[in-house]
Order: sequence, then structure tokens, then C-alpha cells
Amino acid sequence: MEASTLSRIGLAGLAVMGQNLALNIAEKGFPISVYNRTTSKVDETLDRAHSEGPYPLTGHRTPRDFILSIKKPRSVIILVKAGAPVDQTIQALSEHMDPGDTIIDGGNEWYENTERRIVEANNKGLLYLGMGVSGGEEGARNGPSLMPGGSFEAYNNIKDIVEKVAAQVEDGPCVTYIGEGGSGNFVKMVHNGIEYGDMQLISEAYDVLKNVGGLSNADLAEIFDEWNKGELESFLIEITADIFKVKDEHGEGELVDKILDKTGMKGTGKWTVQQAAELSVAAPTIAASLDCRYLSGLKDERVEAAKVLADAGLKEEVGAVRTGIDKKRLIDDVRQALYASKICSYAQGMNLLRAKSVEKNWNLNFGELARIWKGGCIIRAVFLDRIKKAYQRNPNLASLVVDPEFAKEMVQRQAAWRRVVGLAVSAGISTPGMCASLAYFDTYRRARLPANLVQAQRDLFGAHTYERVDRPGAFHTEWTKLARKSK
Ligand code: NBP
Repeated sequence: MEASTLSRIGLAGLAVMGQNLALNIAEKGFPISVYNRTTSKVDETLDRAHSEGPYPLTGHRTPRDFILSIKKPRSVIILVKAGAPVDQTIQALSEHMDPGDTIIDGGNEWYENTERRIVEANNKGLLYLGMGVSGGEEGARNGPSLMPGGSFEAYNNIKDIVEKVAAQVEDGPCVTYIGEGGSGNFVKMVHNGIEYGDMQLISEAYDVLKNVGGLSNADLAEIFDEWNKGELESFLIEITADIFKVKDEHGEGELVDKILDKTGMKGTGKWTVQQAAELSVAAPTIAASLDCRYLSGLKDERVEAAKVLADAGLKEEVGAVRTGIDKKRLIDDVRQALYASKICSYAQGMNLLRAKSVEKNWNLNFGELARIWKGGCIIRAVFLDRIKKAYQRNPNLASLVVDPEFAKEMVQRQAAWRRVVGLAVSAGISTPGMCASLAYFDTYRRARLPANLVQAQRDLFGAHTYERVDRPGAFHTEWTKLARKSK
């Protein structure tokens, strides 16, 4: 093929994400070659490139033709199902690649798989990037948030493309070089964990407003629309308002009420919680959101439990609590509780990133991470600009909770937050995310905790020793002997 007709970049894997990202790249004027194992998807993509464009996109039916159609040094994005399909695709494509070419995996991949593949690619003289892509179908097509990590040289080869293709916000494109190794995948994983937390907190706000406040879907749509004009302005609040407006085409009322209350998941939330445990970082809000997904899956057991406990005499308290409720105040309280809970959830996610960054020497720039999440991705929100500024003020911030601006906001909102959690507890409405955030806040902010008693117990039964507040060293006490002697 003539050098002038070669594509600037290639993309393999033309399901939802790949097809849309390829069209986005072509639309920005970068000639792109595409390939998919099942060739009907190549035809589909070509049809779309023609009807939505025409865009500079060429389709290829074999790995060899595909690779040879790309200009050297080649950059090839892979967007196939994470895990073994990525290895199989790399195997098929790399046979035709040359030293200096780059593989970019855009899937939701486990970061250690990326680190293994970096070594394997390097052994063949290839460069490698693990690039988190957020924003779903819409983001991929019109501007995602991109989190590329791995070879800096490889990043520089595609910098002009990703900066054009990513979502654009007032302070730049939503992409930055994240760091070495699997850092791009790790950051995307924590992004998803934070997304779990956000969705859980919003569902709790909905539960309290609907069941304690007695608000209709129409009321809720209006409230979420209103919230989307203030400090909570975000993609998730916006789409939630829309959800409440959709009527059920198969019956009376709104569709949201007809949806089975069982939540699906694909694994990145679980990985986030596992990593938090591995690194001894408290992430209770994110863990609560994961637990809630597990419990939601036990639909039949929950229906049975409701029956057994009603038979055992459990009374629904919602009605009693709802009587005499000041709806206007409840709505305002829930807004504040949601905001304060969110700050704690983001503090957990950012601290998990920091712990990993220290362990792996990734040197993550937290302000930049908050900036590239401002557009394109599922957690995009006005509030991320405040997080960016908090880390710009102090890159070594111990926790978002102690940034002077966030600290002020937390203090201002804590009375409302406690009222909402208290009300929910007495009404028997579970708000595990809000409770976890509040407990996190109350634990983190207290200079003295009851951990002294836990240390004493550990020393009593396991001679684990303890430290004292008034003198240095490790101490052990014969607790039982002394206690019995003093009787
Ligand atoms: P899927 O995760 O559904 O994967 C489908 C693609 O993988 C198809 O192109 C399929 O080819 C290919 N594939 C499979 Br499956 N096994 C293969 C194999 N052994 N060899 C070659 N190709 C194989 O696609 P997606 O939903 O577009 O997601 C792609 C990646 O992006 C995933 O890692 C996903 O987690 C991530 N992601 C998805 C979203 C989203 O909203 N969907 C958002 C952010 C990130 P075929 O057509 O020949 O079967």
C-alpha cells in the first residue's frame, strides 16, 4: 500500500465501544483502519462511517491486512472483552507488527494483566498502553474520558489523536498520561468503584424521598432537575431526573417502578473493594454499594424474609415516620446528605489511588485525575473541579475531608446529614452508603477512638502488645491475672 494511503491508527474490536470510538477518531479527521474477528461488524462500521460521515475509515477482514494498512510506527487500539480475548487478539495482531509499534488496550482490564502484557510486548520490541475508557457508548462516540497508562513514548505517539477525541472541558481535553505500568487501568477501576458509590447514594436519596417523603416520580424528576442546577450538578443526577419521567409503555405509571430490583455488575467495583482491603485503605461507602448489589441479587430470599419477619411481628415504621414530615425540609436535607456522603466516597477513592501510587511509584497527579473526570465519563460532575482545586492547593492532602473548603462544607451539612440518616434508621429504610460515609467521617475526624480497648483485648488474648499515650515502647500486661487479683 502507498504510504500516503496508510491509516494513522488502527482499532480492533467493533462492539459497542470499539465501533463508536473508531467513528469518533475518524470524525476528528484521523484516517483509521478497523478490524473485528466477526467480519459483519466491520461492514456495520463501514456503513455507519459512510452514513454518519463520510469519514476516513477503512475496514479489514484479516489481522494481516489490518496491520499492514497502518502507518509506522503503528498504534493499534484493542477494544474486545477483557481477559483471554485480549491475549488472543494481541497474539493474532502482533504477529504482523514491527518493533516500535504500539498496542493500546482500551478495555476494563485488570491492571496486573496489563503489567504482564507490557513485559510480553516489550520482549517483542512493542510498546504498550492500558487505557481506561469511560463514558459508555455515548462517550466513546462523542468524547470519552481517557486514562492511558504504560509507555510514555507510546502515549506521545497518539497524544494528538486522544486529545482531539476525548471530551473537552474548559480546562482542556479529558485525557492525560496517567503513569507507568497498569496505572491507567487501575485509575479506571477506582473511577468505576466511585461510580458504584455515587449510584448507591443516589438510590438511597430516592428511597428516602419516595418512601419517607411520599414523593411521586413526577416530584422526584423535578427535584433531581433542580439539584442538577446546583452543587450536585452531574451526569448521574441528570439521567436520574430523566429516568423518573419515562412512562411505562406496557401499562400504567412510570417504567422505573416496573424494573426488577436486582442490580447487575461486571467486576470493577469488586476489584476496587478487594484492592482497598489489600492496601489497608478504608472504603466503606464503595464497599456498601457493592454489598447492596449483592443483597439486591437475593430477590427471592428478600421476599421470603419480608414475610417471615412480618409474621414474627415486625411492623413497618415508614408510615409512622412519614406522618407530619416537612417535605420541603426533607428534600433540602437529603440534598445536603447526598453531597456530604459523596465527598466521603471520593475521599476514599482518592486515598486508595494514593496508596497504590505510593506502592507502585506511579506518581499519580490527583488534581489531573479529577480534571479528566470532569467530562466524558459517568461520574462527570461540577464538583470534580473543586476536587481538582483541593489537590492543586495541596498535592499531599491527607484526605478531601480535611481540605479547608470541603471541611467547611462538611461541617455546614452535617446536621442535615445526621437528620436524614436518623430518619431513615427509624423508618427502617436502609441507607448503607450514607451511613457508611457518615461513620467514615465520624471515625476519621475523632482524635480518640475506642481502639484502645481493642488493643487491650488483643494484648490480653494474644500478647500482641500495645503502645501507651504517655510513654514510648511496646507494652504487655498480664490482664487476667491482675484483674482477678484485684477482686
Ligand atoms: P464486549 O466486552 O461486549 O466485547 C465484544 C467484543 O470482543 C467483540 O468485538 C468480540 O468480537 C470481541 N471478542 C470476544 Br467477546 N472474544 C474474542 C476473541 N477471543 N478474539 C477476538 N475478539 C473477541 O464489548 P464492549 O461492550 O464494546 O466493551 C469493550 C471493552 O470496553 C470491555 O473491556 C469493556 O469492559 C470496556 N468498556 C465497556 C463499556 C460499555 O459501556 N460497554 C464502557 C467502558 C468500558 P466478535 O464480534 O467476533 O464476537
